[in-house]
Amino acid sequence: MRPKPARPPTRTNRMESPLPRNTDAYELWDEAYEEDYFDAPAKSKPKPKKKERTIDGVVVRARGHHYDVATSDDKVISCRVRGRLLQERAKDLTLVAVGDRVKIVLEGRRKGQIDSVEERESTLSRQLPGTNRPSEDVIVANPDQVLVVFSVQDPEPHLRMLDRFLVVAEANELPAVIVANKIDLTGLDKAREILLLYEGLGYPILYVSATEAIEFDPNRSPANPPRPGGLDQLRRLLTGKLTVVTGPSGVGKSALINALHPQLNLRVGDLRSFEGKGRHTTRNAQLFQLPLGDNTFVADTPGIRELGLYEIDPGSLCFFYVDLKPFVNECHFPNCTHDHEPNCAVRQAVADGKVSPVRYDSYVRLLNGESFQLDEW
Ligand SMILES: Nc1nc2c(ncn2[C@@H]2O[C@H](COP(=O)(O)OP(=O)(O)O)[C@@H](O)[C@H]2O)c(=O)[nH]1
Ligand SMILES: [Mg+2]
Ligand SMILES: [Zn+2]
Repeated sequence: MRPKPARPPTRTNRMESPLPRNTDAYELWDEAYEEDYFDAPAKSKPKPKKKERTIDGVVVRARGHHYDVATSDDKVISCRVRGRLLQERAKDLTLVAVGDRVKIVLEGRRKGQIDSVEERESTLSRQLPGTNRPSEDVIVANPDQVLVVFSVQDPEPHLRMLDRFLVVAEANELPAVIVANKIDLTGLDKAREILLLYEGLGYPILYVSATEAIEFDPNRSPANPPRPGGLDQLRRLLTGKLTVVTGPSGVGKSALINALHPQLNLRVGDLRSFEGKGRHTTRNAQLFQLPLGDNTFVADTPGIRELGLYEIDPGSLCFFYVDLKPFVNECHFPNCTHDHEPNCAVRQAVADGKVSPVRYDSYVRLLNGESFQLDEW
């Protein structure tokens, strides 16, 4: 315990600032928080009742035992978890995760205690939904969808890596949207050629350029050329939702988010060049709020890139390839891995041209433990 300072609390302007909009703002704000945290409470006014101090919020960042909670009036309150809640749910490893909707009791203007956590509607976790092991590690609570961003050039798209992200989305029962970025480098036709297979799988695909602010949605407007002057469809897709944005390094994730909300000012470029310059190297998931109506958040989730397939039961993997799934239950052996077994309906479907051999090959490689180096945002 640190001794309480004798002087009254000093409140800096920074503490009154609204929700930090970018990582730098968070760093600044954290310092302010540390000051405030150890200050003595103001004694002059009587403390309002607990009920009056209880407000709703969304956890936007977790740092050890401190959680930043965004409130509807655009503030960020730094919170600890109430002791009783910790005891009640001691077995639950992820008591509070980024994305959780919480009730907090204010203990000052900028700090509070998390009093309760709403039941999660969905999770992005390191464990398959439905198995209910107490060790579930929740990376993001309440995500609505996963945006898998790839570039059509520079870096070249790695489609088996795309499959892997899609598997993660499917395993977590989250809708996935593919964003093919940098179409300014290839033109639309070449870009669509690359992703033709995926148009056929039923995943929505947006073809975009973050730098030129153009986009094209083949599912909505097959006859139209890319529309300059905005990323309206992407904007619409994100509005009112919590979206996990993921994809390999260098594909333009930060550039895209900045294009939607320039004030966020996320670092664009090779993140590795920023490492060792005062940045935290281990980062947890973090939510950024976009000014697109209430409750529009994008999640930067380093954790998704560490998701190894060892967490996915090999027997279930085929269910997460949406094109293989329809054939899985028709195999001769109930525990068929669709790799080598005779009378395999999946392999038959490939032979019959009902399933792309490329996707089947991707499945077999993932089944056999192919891994990739996945860098940070
Ligand atoms: N030509 C082109 N370059 C882009 C586009 N989007 C991003 N970039 C560039 O790609 C590099 C990586 O972008 P960044 O947003 O940092 O990628 P991230 O690692 O996925 O966040 C930067 O040099 C960007 O300027 C785009 O649509 N077209
Ligand atoms: Mg980035
Ligand atoms: Zn089979």
